[in-house]
Amino acid sequence: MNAQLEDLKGTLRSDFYWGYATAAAQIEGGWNADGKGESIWDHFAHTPGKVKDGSTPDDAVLSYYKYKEDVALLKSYGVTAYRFSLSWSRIIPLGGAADPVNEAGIAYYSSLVDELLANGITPFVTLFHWDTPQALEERYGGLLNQEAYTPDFVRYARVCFERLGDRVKHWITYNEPGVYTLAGYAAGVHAPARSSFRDRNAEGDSSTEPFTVGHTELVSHGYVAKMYREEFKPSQKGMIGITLHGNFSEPWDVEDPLDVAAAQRALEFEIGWFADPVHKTGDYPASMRAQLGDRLPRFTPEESALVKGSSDFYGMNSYTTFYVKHKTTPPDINDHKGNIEQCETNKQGVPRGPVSDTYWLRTCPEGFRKLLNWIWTRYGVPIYITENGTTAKGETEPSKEVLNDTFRVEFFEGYVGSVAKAVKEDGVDIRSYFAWTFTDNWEWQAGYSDRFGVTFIDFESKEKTRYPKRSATVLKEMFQKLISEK
Ligand code: PNW
Repeated sequence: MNAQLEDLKGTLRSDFYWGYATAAAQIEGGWNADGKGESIWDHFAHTPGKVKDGSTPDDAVLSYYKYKEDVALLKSYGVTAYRFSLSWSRIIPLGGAADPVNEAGIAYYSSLVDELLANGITPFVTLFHWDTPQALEERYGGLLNQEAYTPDFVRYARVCFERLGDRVKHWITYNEPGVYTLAGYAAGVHAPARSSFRDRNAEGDSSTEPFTVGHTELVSHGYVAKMYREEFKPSQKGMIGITLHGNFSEPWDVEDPLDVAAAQRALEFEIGWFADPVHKTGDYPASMRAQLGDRLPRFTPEESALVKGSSDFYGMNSYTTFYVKHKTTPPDINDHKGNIEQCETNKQGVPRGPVSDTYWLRTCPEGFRKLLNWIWTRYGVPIYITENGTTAKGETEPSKEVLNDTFRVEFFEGYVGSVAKAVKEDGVDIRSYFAWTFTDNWEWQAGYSDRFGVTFIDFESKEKTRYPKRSATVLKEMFQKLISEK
């Protein structure tokens, strides 16, 4: 614990939640066990050439089988909460509103929740962390078909509230609707692998589909939040919200008003796209309408009313900061960033931060603090940080050096320090911090190569042996100090 954090002792509220976040497809394994249906990520990974290291999430970290051991490890890490996602196709294998429920799937999540509660750990549950049932993709095009999809998602959510809501009090509908749609439908590098780029994807339209899918996510989230509030909240007394991704954007040249405007526009395209409809206006940012025109869907008055105010909190995932330069050419038809250029250094040549093992991610704790302030100022709802973390270069084996993960420790000291300073010095209302992530896992199209865990996993071993890294101990000590005792 460094001296700076020592000064921030007791800064966080006594009911502050801290722990680790995970996602079903990245950790569970048991991809077709006990009646689980296929998800679009199973389908994607079983298509040759899609995943960087050719791997699949068939076994992943085997957390479907090792949940008791994992909860014990979480407890030893000192967490007060654990965020995980439910696999829709484990609960309803074919996904649809009229399709049968898989009792074995429900039983698994029910046991996990019980195990957490028995160990004093509060579950935060995400309904959708990108693993759409493959059957719905095939039946009607998944989230491209708002009309067909919405009742299926609402019924899935109903089953979860009915079966787990007596014990789960913190619900998140979608994880990062923006990354789901941008990576899956604009770049085409994530499932369901659609884009305008025919060298990569057989079908898709990057200029329209991302906005269609984003709209489906927002509206179906709105219906689920309304149902929870009307039918479940009065008796179950929980809360419901949506988690949005977003990095910070700084002007490349702070003296150039065009770069200042470009950085603001970048924030509106990345964050305001989802956050303005939910937390502010019930509509998309004006800067997006100006650039995208009719390619951006319009909310009906009913949809707008449904979506506005539909999240009890601001669910925030953030990892890094970019320098942003304005462009002098008109926006490309496939632009989703606000016609800006993202830069690795600013005008003075200052790099955005130390390099991790993930190309887009650099350590930028100051930008994180500025982003917390930007969100708090613009939206004014309590912030629950639901993901934040890093990879580190050279983590290939559980050696003494690798398990002493100084790079990750310094990342967390910087970012958690920013959380405490944002609370103490800036007055931002922050209620949780979930580090990404508990163990190394299957990092989507990057496969097993990008290790974000505070626990090293030996993926070669049959039992996926777990080795705690030093960052797990450091985070425990930091939160013991920072969280107030009364
Ligand atoms: C998140 N970006 O995705 C996801 O919620 C996790 O499942 C994932 O493992 C984790 O972050 C690490 O990648 C993101 O480019 C993917 O800014 C990309 C970005 C942000 C978040």
